[in-house]
Amino acid sequence: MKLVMRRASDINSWEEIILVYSSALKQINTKIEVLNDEFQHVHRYNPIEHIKSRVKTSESIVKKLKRHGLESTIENMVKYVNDIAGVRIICSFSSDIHRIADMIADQSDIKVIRVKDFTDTPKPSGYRSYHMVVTVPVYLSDRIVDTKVEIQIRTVAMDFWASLEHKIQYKFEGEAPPHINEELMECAQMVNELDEKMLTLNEEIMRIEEERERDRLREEL
Ligand code: 0O2
Repeated sequence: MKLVMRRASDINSWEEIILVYSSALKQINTKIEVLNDEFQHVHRYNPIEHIKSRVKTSESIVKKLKRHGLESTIENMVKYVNDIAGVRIICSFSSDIHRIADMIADQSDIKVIRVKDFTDTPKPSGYRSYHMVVTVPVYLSDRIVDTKVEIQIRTVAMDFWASLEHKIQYKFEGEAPPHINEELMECAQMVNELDEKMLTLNEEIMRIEEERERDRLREEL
């Protein structure tokens, strides 16, 4: 049977939507795990600490469409909600972020359709992260559906800040008192300093390790 290429906007039932987006997540997760294993094999180091993924709940999708002044239709969901399928990749060091993003973008069947890089220039809230929206082909029995997945990549420290800030904003329904926002901003700066220090420390450790390895090889000769 010949597989026909279809757009996700051709999907017309909620069950089908969930099936397609869940399959896209499975595919992306497997790709990321393979890349991480290969990286570990070649460089003897794991850039990824952990991966979280989820399909957005129907309530959150409807809320997002409402926020954008859009009607809750399947067509609008597929067209305007980029994060129905979402993956969050947590890494140790800020230098891993672009390395991971490049490895994903280099996959021949993945198409990068949007990148938002808040790693050097944070959002006004202090939020730092790297976001990419990609499409991945989902192979069904009779067709292939190019499906959008939002990938967020950030360090453990950035993720710690983002989770706490998200909880606080949720508690105050986005209207946190000014002094709380100021303190969050201060924490964001501290998190950034911590990331920079950890990166420098790691580079120094790697330099010492390489030096020791060189000395060991010299002694063996
Ligand atoms: P939720 O509940 O986390 O899913 P888009 O997704 O493209 O339609 P936008 O705002 O243009 O919407 O995308 P952007 O700026 O790339 O942000 C997308 C997601 O990043 C958000 O999803 C959050 O998960 C996260 N994010 C963005 N800004 C902040 C921030 O200031 N603090 C925290 N903690 N997270 C942030 P949702 O759908 O808004 O929310």
